[in-house]
Amino acid sequence: MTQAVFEQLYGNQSDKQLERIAEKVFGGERISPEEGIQLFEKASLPWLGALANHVREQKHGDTTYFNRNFHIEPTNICVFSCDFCSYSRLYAHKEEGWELTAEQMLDIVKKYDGQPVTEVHIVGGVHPKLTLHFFADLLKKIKAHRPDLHVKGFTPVELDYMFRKAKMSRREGMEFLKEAGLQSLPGGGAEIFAPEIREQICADKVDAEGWLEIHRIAHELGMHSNATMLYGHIERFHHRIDHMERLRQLQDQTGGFNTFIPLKFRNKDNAMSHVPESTIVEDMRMYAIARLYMDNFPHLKAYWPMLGRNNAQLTLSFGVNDIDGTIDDSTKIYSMAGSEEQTPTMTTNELVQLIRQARRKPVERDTLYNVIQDYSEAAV
Ligand code: V47
Ligand code: SF4
Repeated sequence: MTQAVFEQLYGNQSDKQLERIAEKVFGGERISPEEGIQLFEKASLPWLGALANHVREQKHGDTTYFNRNFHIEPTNICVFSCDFCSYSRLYAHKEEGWELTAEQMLDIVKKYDGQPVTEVHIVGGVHPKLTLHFFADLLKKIKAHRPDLHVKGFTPVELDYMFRKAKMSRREGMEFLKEAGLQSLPGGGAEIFAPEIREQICADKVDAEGWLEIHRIAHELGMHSNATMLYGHIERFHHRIDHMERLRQLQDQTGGFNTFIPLKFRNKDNAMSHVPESTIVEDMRMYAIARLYMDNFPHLKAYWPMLGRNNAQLTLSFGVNDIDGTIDDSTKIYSMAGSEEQTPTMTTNELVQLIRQARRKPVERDTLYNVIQDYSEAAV
């Protein structure tokens, strides 16, 4: 779409600030934090959708990526107690939680022997007895069993705790885990960076500076990573922009982020159940603004186990070009927080159909976005 067509279709907002933002987007210019806030405050859903879709199609055309992956959640026992978390159990109540041995986790990996999965995503609670050395051994065992499986694992929340317990610096700890087989970091644990919000929802875990430093080190060691933002609870629009701005700045310096993943707050069975969930309109506006603001992030992901399949399809018209993977019912984080997806699993066929129904082109990727198979023509 050209700027002239966009203006004809959507340009009667009679708002000079929004007009200037549209001009910048069409001219490939970066929008400022103040303009980001104006988008949240004033821009309509169709206006945002059209603009974000323009950016998405310029970057990726109709291509929509997915991968074949599974999760391992080593434990839901956690020394922290984030108010939004429906999943963790304190160590004092450890009999209510789960804790897998290294053998049990290796058995999960072995279940996929002979299957064309490309990634294992390892993330869980922060268990006081599961140490850096325990996880390094686990990584070595996984890589020895299946060298081709890309291991994306551990958030800075888990990493910071294990490094401190092992009395290693963040850099030493990251080097140690990389040597053991860790290849990428997932995006979790970021929540909202602003301290006044962090203090209220997850006071005791790694702060924004720690989260960003660990990702910076990962990038400096040649690893890639993702970034998330937990939105739609007690934060305000300027907190979301501050969060995205910090990520955008780090990305300018390192270029190590692959994907930004806005995570919608779900309110079942947690200490924030009184906080209403965002509407689907606000969710789509969030995705579109993320696509416009995060101009140096190549990919924008909607995580379907959290949003549900229909809403994930809708995001593909609001800037999103990735819908994560087959998952195979291997994560409990969202089913326990009230997602419609109680047993998240999709076959490759179902994922391909879901993308096709949204009139996009399904492409299977690996963790680093190398194309594995283009399904636009293939019969599945
Ligand atoms: O950091 C926890 C979030 C995250 C709730 O990198 C909640 O590819 C909503 O980061 N409502 C962990 N969100 C999951 C995560 C992730 C997921 C998928 C892919 C990738 C990736 C990363 O889950 C936590 C937290 O922000 N979370 N509880 C809740 N009630
Ligand atoms: Fe623990 Fe993570 Fe849940 Fe916080 S979100 S309580 S760190 S498992």
